[in-house]
Amino acid sequence: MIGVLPLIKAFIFDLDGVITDTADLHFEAWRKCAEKLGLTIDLSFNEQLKGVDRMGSLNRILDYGGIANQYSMEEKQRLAEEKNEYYKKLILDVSPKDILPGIQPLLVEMKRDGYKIGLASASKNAPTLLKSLEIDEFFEAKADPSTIAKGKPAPDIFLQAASILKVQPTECIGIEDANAGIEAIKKAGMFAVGIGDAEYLKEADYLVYSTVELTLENMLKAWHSR
Ligand code: B16
Ligand code: MG
Repeated sequence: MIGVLPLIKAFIFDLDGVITDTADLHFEAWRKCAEKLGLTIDLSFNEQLKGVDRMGSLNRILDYGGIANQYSMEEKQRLAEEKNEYYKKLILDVSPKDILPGIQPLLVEMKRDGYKIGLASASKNAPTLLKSLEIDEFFEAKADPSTIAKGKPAPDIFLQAASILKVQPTECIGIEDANAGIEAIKKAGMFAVGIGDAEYLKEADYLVYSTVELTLENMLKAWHSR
């Protein structure tokens, strides 16, 4: 019997760096935190933190500084909490003007054409941000990172979003700005759209440099010619 070819039914978005540029704010908060520990991190190092959960990011920073064994779990929790408090101050002013170019009309177009829309962000602050950006109602499913044992690059968060949307992974296109996220999408068995630099996102099935180039038509075309 010839199998039925899957059709795309859903788009699953990462948040930081895809919907809004909070990637820079995470970096700012981590930079300040690292500075207190006597460490300097730059934008190139920050690429390794994108999409990685809070404790995972702190561990990478401590490893990078060669000081991982100097902190107990309680101290690390306090440092992670401190970073989050700083980050929460930075996102207080977030409003619809902070949606990355092209994303709002893209969501409108997807909804109009009957596609389901999900969120697979590692950030526990994502629900607050979607509300501040006033695009919360577009998202039928929001994966909850606090219920997920293995963060990106594990596929779990994308699989949870697909399962809430009641679609198969092969019927989904995942959109990410981080290398860890692209890996997660691919492991989930979805088509991976990357936003950013080819240097960091080599594994993406389709890559655009910025959200301005991200159109429904181009993503579907790329999926059809995969
Ligand atoms: P929080 P994404 C990720 O969001 C960020 O890219 C990453 O830098 C951050 O550490 C992680 O969320 C956790 O965020 O500390 O707010 O829970 O890119 O998966 O939307
Ligand atoms: Mg991201």
